[in-house]
Amino acid sequence: MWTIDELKTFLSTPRKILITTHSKPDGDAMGSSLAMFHYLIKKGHEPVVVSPSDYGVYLHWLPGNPGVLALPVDKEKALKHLNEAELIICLDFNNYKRTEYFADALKKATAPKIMIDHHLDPEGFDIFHIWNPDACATAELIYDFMEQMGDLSLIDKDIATCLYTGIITDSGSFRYPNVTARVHRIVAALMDAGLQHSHVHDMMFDTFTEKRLRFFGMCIKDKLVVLPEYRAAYISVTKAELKEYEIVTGETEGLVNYSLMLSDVVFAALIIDREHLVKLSLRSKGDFPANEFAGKYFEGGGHLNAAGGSYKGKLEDAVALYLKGLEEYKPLLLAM
Ligand SMILES: [Mn+2]
Repeated sequence: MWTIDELKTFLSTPRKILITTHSKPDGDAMGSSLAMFHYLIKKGHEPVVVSPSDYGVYLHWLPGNPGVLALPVDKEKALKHLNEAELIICLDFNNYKRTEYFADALKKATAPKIMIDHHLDPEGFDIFHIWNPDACATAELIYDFMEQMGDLSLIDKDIATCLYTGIITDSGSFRYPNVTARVHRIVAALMDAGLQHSHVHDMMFDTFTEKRLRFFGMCIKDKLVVLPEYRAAYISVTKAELKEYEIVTGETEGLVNYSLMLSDVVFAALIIDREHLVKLSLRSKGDFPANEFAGKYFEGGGHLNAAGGSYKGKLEDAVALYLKGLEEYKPLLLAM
């Protein structure tokens, strides 16, 4: 393992650096990656950001986005950069599996790897890491990294914008229990660096298409199933519904949270029939472990209050498995 001083020495000469994150990156994954990208440019390096998949249009406004290479379209370019990289920085994931179609190449790559992340159970592929499952977002840890590097003064408007995007994404705009006084202090520092926070909220949350908003309305009116006996709820979405409302990558983001607005619901799922798999988003209130539930039934994981998983099979069978899980967790759900 490297110490921070060894890393500083390594970064004291210009390096070719590949930054990557998990498949289907969210605001924390892309915000963290692009913050690191802008930081490394300021340090005189040659960074490139590789996304293992496409990602929501709602993130395309982020500063630095036009240079991002996304698989599968940019696979050849990405592999060339991977071969030439002297350092690989892995952000917002700690397990190769989370990079899906980039995983094999990433595993084989010989350059040393840094991991900065806040998910449980790291696989341990890194030579240096900043890992803290209590952090509200990886973006918070990128700030820690810049602090350890002695480079907080390098934070400019672009870096601040990217870090703020990560923090609001994973903290539910500062409402989840993982937000600390320190997170607010970091945001104060980002505002000092030129952050226009209202602009970030507008770009992240108020850029729906009419179809997308009507899709949310349809899901809440017609698809929401409330299960008071379990203090739970779920919404399941078919392929036909996604097609009818022209819902593309990233456009179901945020839908799962509406079920938790019900006062007596402590656990909610969004279950979507995707191209190859049924995908689940799970959200909870209080101490109910959404990540444990995701791991037990849906080969997934994540955080205590926000987790995800998948199911190989039919949508209705995924729903049945969710209901079976609720039955098994009934005592805990009722104790919440
Ligand atoms: Mn994250």
